[in-house]
Amino acid sequence: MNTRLALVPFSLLFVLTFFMNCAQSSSHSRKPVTAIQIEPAKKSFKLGEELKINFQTKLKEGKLEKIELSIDGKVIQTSQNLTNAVVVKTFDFGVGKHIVRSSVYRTDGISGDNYEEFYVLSNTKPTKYSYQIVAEYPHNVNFFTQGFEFHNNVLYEGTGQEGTSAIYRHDLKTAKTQTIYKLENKYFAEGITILNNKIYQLTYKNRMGFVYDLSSAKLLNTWKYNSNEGWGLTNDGHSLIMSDGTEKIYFINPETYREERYIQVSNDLNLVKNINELEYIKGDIWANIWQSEMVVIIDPQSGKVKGEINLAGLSGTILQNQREQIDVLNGIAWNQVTDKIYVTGKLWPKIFEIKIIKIEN
Ligand SMILES: [Ca+2]
Repeated sequence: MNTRLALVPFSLLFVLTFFMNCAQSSSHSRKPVTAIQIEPAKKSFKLGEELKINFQTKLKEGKLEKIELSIDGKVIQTSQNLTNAVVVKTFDFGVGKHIVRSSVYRTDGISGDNYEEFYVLSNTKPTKYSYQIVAEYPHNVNFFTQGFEFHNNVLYEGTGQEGTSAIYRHDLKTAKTQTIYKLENKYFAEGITILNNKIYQLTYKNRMGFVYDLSSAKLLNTWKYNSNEGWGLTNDGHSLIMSDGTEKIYFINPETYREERYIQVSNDLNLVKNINELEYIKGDIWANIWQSEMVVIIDPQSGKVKGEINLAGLSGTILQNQREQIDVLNGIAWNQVTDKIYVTGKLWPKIFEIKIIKIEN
């Protein structure tokens, strides 16, 4: 092989790439930039702490029109100085991840954005709970549980995966299950909730929810939501309350399907991600944490975790007598009529009625 010939195209390519990079970076470097520095220099703050954000803008060329400083998309200060500072009271923003942005506009239309983020964590330690099994009921081992809810003393279950997505009605006493609705095989259904005589159901990746008439089981409507994925669903009597696998929980108007607000879930150490199946119980939101045996009790206003229920060992009681593969804990249902709490999991052979027990520290 002639090495000299082989090297020529390579060197040409190198020179070309070099000039292209230079051209790109020179157009890029004309943009104004802002160094954003948080004081004290850390990422996470406890709710109630104050922080100062310093902004130092370099214009490089051109004339400054204005600088807009925003947090979570909301402008908090507009300035015509290159040096700016903002004091943030974390109570004003609440727990969760917050995005700081500096947008610098020049009079010639060139602008530049820079970003920084900070986290606000809960200022209270969650109360810890363990559990006791009160009763056990059979559960179909083919049910990939995604939604679990009582309505008028009747237990409803929504199941997932393509081909097996459906809604069922359980009779715990007789262990009989009735199919209410079977979805087309192409859909992977997720959480369900019942509100105003309608069943609402999410899908995993279709960014679409289904609405059925509770009495006739007829499909009434579909709606689109903003989240990339649909996970858990419950309601507080007014709003649909939805999780999407992140630390966020959304409150959705059941008539207009408008997302009215969201909370971010945080305990005193971390944001809590993988929020899965939900249950609204006496003013709190209970949530499974995906791939864990933990259920958290969340304040629906602030997103703060008030309690942590460790259900460790529950799936173990099944595995002792069971050879088949089971999946994760998923499904919390509270019977309002009897004030009893039931949990199950994907492909679990049992539904457990449990009682939670406060652990004294
Ligand atoms: Ca539920």
